[in-house]
Amino acid sequence: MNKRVEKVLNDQIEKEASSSQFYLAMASWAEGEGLSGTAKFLYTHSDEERFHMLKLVKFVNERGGDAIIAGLKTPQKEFKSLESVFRLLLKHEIMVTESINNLVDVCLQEKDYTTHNFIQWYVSEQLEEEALARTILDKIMLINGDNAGLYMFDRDLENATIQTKPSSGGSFGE
Ligand code: OFO
Repeated sequence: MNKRVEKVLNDQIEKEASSSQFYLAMASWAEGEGLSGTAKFLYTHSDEERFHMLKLVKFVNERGGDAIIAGLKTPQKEFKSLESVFRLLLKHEIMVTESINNLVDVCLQEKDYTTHNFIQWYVSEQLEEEALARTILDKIMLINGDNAGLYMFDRDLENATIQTKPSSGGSFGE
């Protein structure tokens, strides 16, 4: 496997693992706040990020590279509010999208069209995840701290159809 491509894939493995940990910390915080729907949503999101990581690990190894399983930093465990959780989540997803775009660039520069093809799944996934985070943030802004609204928002997240598609990875839908 091309060494430069292998390096950016391994960087991405670490980012997906960090995403999983970050959302796990958010889920745990939400659970502690009594926001059970939000917690359920974030626990599932954390699982999806782990799946994204595993998919990369397997791809690197199957192509003759060495997947690196890095140690991770402890994510923050306290959050100011529900709004700040989803603002951080969106910011994080935007950072991951930039990283995926960089991966695409490196594949093209190195003429690694197989990895380029593989990574397209992540390109679409990022589009969905950013859109979802923006939709959720818009809803939180509409609620504007109203307790009844917050209750309904949390219940909606609890009842949201959050599907994991085993064949293609995963996605969230309402
Ligand atoms: Fe792995 O999709 Fe979000 O970060």
